[in-house]
Amino acid sequence: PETIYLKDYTPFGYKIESVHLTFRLHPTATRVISKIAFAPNPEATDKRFFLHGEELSLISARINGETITPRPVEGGLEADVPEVPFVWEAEVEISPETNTALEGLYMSSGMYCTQCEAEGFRKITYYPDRPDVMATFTVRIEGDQPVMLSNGNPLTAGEGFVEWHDPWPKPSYLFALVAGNLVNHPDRFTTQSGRDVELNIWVRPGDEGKCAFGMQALKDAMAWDEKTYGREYDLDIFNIVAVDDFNMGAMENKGLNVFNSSCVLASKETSTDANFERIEGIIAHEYFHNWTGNRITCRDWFQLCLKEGLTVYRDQMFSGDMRSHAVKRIEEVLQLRARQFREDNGPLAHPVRPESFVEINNFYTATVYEKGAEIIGMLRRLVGDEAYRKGCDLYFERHDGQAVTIEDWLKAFEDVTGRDLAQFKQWYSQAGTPRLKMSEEWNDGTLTLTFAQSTPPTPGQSEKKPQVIPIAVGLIGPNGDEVVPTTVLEMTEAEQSFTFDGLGARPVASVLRDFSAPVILDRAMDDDTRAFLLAHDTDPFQKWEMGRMLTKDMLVAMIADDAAPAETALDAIKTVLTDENLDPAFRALVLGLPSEDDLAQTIFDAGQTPDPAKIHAARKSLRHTLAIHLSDVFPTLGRQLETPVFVPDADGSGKRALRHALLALETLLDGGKAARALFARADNMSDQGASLQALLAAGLGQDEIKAFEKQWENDRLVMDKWFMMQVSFAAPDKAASTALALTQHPDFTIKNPNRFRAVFGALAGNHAGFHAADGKAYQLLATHLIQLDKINPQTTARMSGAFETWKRYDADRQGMIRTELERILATPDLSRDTTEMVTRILS
Ligand code: HT7
Ligand code: ZN
Repeated sequence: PETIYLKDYTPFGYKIESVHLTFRLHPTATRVISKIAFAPNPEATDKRFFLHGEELSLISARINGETITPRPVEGGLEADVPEVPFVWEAEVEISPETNTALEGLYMSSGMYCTQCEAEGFRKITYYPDRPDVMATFTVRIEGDQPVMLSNGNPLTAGEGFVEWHDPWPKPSYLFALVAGNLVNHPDRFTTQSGRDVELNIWVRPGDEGKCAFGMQALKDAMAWDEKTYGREYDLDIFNIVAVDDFNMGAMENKGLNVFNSSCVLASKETSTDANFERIEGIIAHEYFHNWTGNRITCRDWFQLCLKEGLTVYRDQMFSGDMRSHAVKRIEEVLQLRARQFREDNGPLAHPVRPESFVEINNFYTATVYEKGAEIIGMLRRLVGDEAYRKGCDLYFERHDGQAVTIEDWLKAFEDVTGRDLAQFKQWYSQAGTPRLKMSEEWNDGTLTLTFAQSTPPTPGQSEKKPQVIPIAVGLIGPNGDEVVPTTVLEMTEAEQSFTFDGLGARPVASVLRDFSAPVILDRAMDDDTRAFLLAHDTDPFQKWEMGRMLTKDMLVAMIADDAAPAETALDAIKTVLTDENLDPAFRALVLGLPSEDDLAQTIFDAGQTPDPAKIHAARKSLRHTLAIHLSDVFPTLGRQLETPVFVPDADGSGKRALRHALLALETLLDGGKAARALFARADNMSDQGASLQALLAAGLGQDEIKAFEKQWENDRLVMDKWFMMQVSFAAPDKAASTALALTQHPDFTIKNPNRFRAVFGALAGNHAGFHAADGKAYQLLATHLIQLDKINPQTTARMSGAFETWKRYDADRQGMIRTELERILATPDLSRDTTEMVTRILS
């Protein structure tokens, strides 16, 4: 397959003045008639008229009304065109029903829907399917579906047809069409300038009762973007549609967001607190794209982080404002370390702005999204809040209606602040997680902190340069009071020292507050100092981080030499846990132990080979010890944390998070009594799911699993949880057989990405089960990936990432994984997506 390079970018030879599309809907023979007004692009030198097109049957093509015969070429067609403006017309036929890849126009539960990002529009009609070609679209949909939607505002409707017009120029990846038997949850929003906007969430009949939360999240997001960024909505209508078969979470098509139903439908009976929080965040994320992605888009797909990193940063800030910044930040870091650090430290490491790709779908990664968001956070830290807002305003004003680059984004901040951001820009081009080694010196009232930065080599990048690292530091005096509040040190050299003088007594430094940069901090610190910061740090992230380091070190020692858990650490955790002045959600996070995958990486980084079985056993043993150590506080704490009325807000979900964490420990001691009682009386999915998980994690719960299935067999989203929980909590020697048995269940289908992920995402996430010494889980996953590749290459490629950490493990496991990866690669007609991923993982 061909590799595309950022350095080869050239503009398209033609601009588009307008696009008219007519769809005659039919499950296997939809006709798409296009009429596109092109004009030569004076900024382009390459005048080749090439239109992308894949899996299309061309019926006819015309230029200025004259029938022509275009030349078929790899990936599309070419034609000879006039050197003046002209009109291209084409009619093609496509088959939505047989489109199982879920890209282009496809059918899901009898509904027509589209997914065009990144390069799906070329499966709908011939078009310059690249983000820098922006145009206004008018769309006519002909069919007998009760509801037929497209982007923009409704124009006209009549018997068997509707027309939509989108006045805002957009690239083809933001095109959308939905048609089906849908019902809406309606509402309205008045923008700050007084524009009245009709809002709808469209769902399958029966799901109407699960829209209210999403609608409130949408209105909150609309108001937040006005208040925080001065950005207002710009059409008369905003539609959201829930679709069952969807490759990712949601899609920000202009005025017509399409959502994986799991990311929008919510009710207290069927959704957990985590689901509510995620839905709120994703609805906001897609809405925020209206400005960061749609009004201003990417020049080419290498600039993906321009819209994704920035929009993730915006949704993180929104969620922090809606809930708790402290808790959100810890959750973000947990996620970043689990997904992005893992990626950055393995064969799939790539820069936030990659320099080449084979299949762009493979670059919708944690690095582009989450590290991309961290870069925005660092930029804001460095320039300050006021300049950040001014830079954003300038960016919006300067580039509205354009397709731009990271350089354009950074230039707005350079112009506003007068700073040179050339070195900062390396965060976009240099892959890998920087290591920051810190040492300290105390001398007569002066504390000197010395940092040395280095980044290990990553694929294709052996040499690394020093980066700009904002290091937020505060100092805590020996009596526990903060003596120096948070100060941002700006590190630019490979090694650099910073001094704090005029100090009375030697303080303890709290370093990398709020996780001010996506780096790995290496700092020698004893357990007493950690316990001191855990008790006294004013920065919630660092406070949590100290607890995390205590438990991690304890676990690493238990794994290495069967050491007993350290009393200092257990007591420090208990003190935080019972501190009523602290937010229960925060206390729940302190109680959470590092994951087995995290421990495996830590052991590997320390130069040893992780043993998944030992890691699992040590973690299990620590959970048991913790349960005993905390058993005396279960009854009182449990009572304090009751939430008689279920409200999915920060307060309620925080209390439940802590109560559920305690319940999971209690279940290890009481034979499941408390968890069974909660399961029996639960009136919401948070309680029901948590009690069932507590039972399963303790090796119990088989009756409850049956009862759960009986209760929810007709609810596909809850059944995804049922599939997932059984594999996630299976004992290591049962994970593969449990997953295999579930694939035989009548409700298992490989065609639905949510269901496939429920079983196989859970298998890959069950660390000890996935890496069980018999290699059965590796084989099972590979076999199913080979099957899925024929149906849905995008999801197959994404899920092959389960193998990305293979080089951490012993020779036997590496050998077994290599065999499976080579078996996948040897599959005839393997997709470009999966070929690229597996090749990179093997390299
Ligand atoms: N911009 C979207 C990314 C996306 C996607 C969504 C659904 C299906 C396939 C997709 N490929 C790329 C979603 C987002 O980040 O907001
Ligand atoms: Zn996005």
